[in-house]
Amino acid sequence: MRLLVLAVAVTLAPVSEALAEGFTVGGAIYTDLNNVLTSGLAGVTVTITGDNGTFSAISIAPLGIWPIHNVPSGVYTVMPVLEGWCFKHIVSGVVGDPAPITITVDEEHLAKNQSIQFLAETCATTPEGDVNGDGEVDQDDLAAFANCLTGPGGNADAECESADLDADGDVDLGDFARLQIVFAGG
Ligand SMILES: [Ca+2]
Ligand SMILES: [Ca+2]
Repeated sequence: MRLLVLAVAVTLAPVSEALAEGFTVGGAIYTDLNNVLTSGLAGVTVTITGDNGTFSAISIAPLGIWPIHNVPSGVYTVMPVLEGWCFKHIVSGVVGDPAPITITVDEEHLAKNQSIQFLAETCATTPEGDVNGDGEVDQDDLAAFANCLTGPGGNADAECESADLDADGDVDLGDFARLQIVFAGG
């Protein structure tokens, strides 16, 4: 019986030590999936946010690595941010979901959480008046605009943000006037 207690205590020791100090989370951010080692992107602020706090690091050259130390166990979202760049999660060399992603920080996911990789791409910019977000301004956007009308002082849905051309929160005739100008090519 005494031996058994001892065995349990020994098994638990490294875990409780890890919990006290937290875990290291990190990975790399690069711009070219085929040249991971030479296309690291520096200057990206990676923030992980969860039940046990918010932690961040800035990616460093030349590999774009972003180590964050002493993260307590828990569930976190991981979000890289750099003006003009959009990020997608790379899983086993394959482009996956756009950031943010969710991770579980614990002993079990230690190795996985130290190799979190993102592909950085310049964000596609939506042309003004491209209400339906297909990259061009045409008749379809007029129809999409009509579906988004809120009237003055209304509150445009998230998906109707691009219909609020004057960015005052509503979708009304003021926005329609601007859309007409864009539509007319001016
Ligand atoms: Ca469009
Ligand atoms: Ca508006």
